[in-house]
Amino acid sequence: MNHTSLLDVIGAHSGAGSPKEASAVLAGLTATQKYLPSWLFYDAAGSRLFEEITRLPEYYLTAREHSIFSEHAAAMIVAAAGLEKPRLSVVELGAGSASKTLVLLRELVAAQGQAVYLPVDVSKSALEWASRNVQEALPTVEVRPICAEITQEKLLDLPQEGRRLALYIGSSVGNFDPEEAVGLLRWLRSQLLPGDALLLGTDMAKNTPPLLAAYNDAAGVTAQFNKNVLVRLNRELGANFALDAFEHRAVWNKTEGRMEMHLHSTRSQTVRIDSLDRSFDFKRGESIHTENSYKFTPEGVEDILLRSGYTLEQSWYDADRWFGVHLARVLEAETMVEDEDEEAAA
Ligand code: AVJ
Repeated sequence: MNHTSLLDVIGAHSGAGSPKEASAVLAGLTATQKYLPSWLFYDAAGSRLFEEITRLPEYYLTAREHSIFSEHAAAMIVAAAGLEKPRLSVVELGAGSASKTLVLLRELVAAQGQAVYLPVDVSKSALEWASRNVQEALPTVEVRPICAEITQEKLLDLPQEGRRLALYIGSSVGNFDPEEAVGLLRWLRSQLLPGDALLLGTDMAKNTPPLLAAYNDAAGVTAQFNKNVLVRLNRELGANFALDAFEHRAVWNKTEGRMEMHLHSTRSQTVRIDSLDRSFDFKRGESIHTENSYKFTPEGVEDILLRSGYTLEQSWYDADRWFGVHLARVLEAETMVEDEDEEAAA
């Protein structure tokens, strides 16, 4: 089931009731296993709920990644720069609150005095927030926000002097199927130069209890986050989802190595969506699949990096190895593993 195409997820942040939103919802709700792409979570309310999730005791991902940065930021900078110690510019996919990025930028400023920071995000408000946070905390950092969808066509126009350090943290890469993740990382690589570095944050495979708790917290914030997508469709597409007739479920898919979020219909029901001029039937117990969140093994990380044109140089973990931050190097084009080679070898 390949239900979130790369374009769906990363090229699609679009306004209320846009054709993009409508067609994504139509495709998802007419599929055999109903689904909604996870980018639909992030309207204003959903973005706020996600920030709340990152502060929940059960949602260990953010806290662990933050502590990995706190402990190892200096080593990350040294490793990213390499022997010649070129000046580093930092380009970040997805802006967020930039609080983990600040830890890294602080070390970078300590090492080289000043730095250029280029946050890339589709959301203007996210960019403004990140830019302001960084500017206030670190006045010597030159912030150059790039408002863009992370697509395969867009040129990021990165500084050419020195070396670029790309950040893709927070385990956002986990929302993509491995094939889609490779597509995204290859696009990023095409914007970088050989010798440039990437810091990739990934949630690691682990026992299921902490995973289930992280995606089904006691306070019910994740349930609210999941259901917010229905609130959004009610508002933006004139849908009439009955919020109390859908239940939040988080399940571990062992075969695929991912957490999944679903919304279960607690009764047989029909939902009308005015702007699609259509109705959708739900059986009792039928679900809408709303998110995949892949969990990685160290080999899995190495594999997607290699297939995307990078080599893995170093990984930092918390004491339990629940979360990992990986330093990868952009390979020369000639040394890249091509799909054809992989197929020929298979
Ligand atoms: C922002 C994609 C990393 O998958 O853990 C949080 C989103 N979903 N709780 C994740 C999310 C449910 C989050 N990412």
